[in-house]
Amino acid sequence: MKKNELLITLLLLVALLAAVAVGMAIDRAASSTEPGVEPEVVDLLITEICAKNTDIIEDSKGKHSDYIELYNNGEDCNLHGFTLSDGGNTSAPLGDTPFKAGTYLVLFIDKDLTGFSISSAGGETLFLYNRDGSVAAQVTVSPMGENQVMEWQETGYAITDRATPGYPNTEEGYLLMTQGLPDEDPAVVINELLLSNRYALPDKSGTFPDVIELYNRSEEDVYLSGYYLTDNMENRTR
Ligand SMILES: [Ca+2]
Ligand SMILES: [Ca+2]
Repeated sequence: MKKNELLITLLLLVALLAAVAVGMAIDRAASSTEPGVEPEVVDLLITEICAKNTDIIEDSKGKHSDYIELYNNGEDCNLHGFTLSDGGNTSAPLGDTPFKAGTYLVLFIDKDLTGFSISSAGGETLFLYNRDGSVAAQVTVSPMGENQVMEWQETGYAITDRATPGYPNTEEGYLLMTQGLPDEDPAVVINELLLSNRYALPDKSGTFPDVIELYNRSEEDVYLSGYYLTDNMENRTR
């Protein structure tokens, strides 16, 4: 190898290493959900509290525990080391809990783990403490009934029967939670709409209803039991 070629090769190698280093730095800056990596500002809001959950949602052990829902109004963060408290008892520090900006997180208040549960009689103040002991979020709980929640509604809290743990406190959020996300890649598609059916296909009684054709674009049989057809997302079985 000539001297010039060696120099160019070395320069290319240095440039490559520099690019890798920059890439790693960018990667690290982007993933502030790693435990211990603190964003500039932790901006969390307690958006929903359930003090008497018997039928809304189960925790990972299948228990209907009380819960609080948080919304991350700030940057990506990780609640590792944060604690929950009712003012008297304080939970053990949370483990690795990545929390992306603009998302909701449900924290179950299992008395065996936190040392306290939320009283449905209301009156107590719940705190979420940052790693340094400062208050990251707090809320004073109002009385609520079984499977009711206290939810944040833009200007203040209200008691409702419409629990939406992990979802926005809106009608859309409630529909998403109770009925699931629309399938992004469904096997069955509406292939043809025949809205003015006069001559093509009579039904059994000899009249000509509107027709839609369904097409199964998957390789497998699809059973349509449990499917429904609607023009009203609020009343889908209509
Ligand atoms: Ca309770
Ligand atoms: Ca909610």
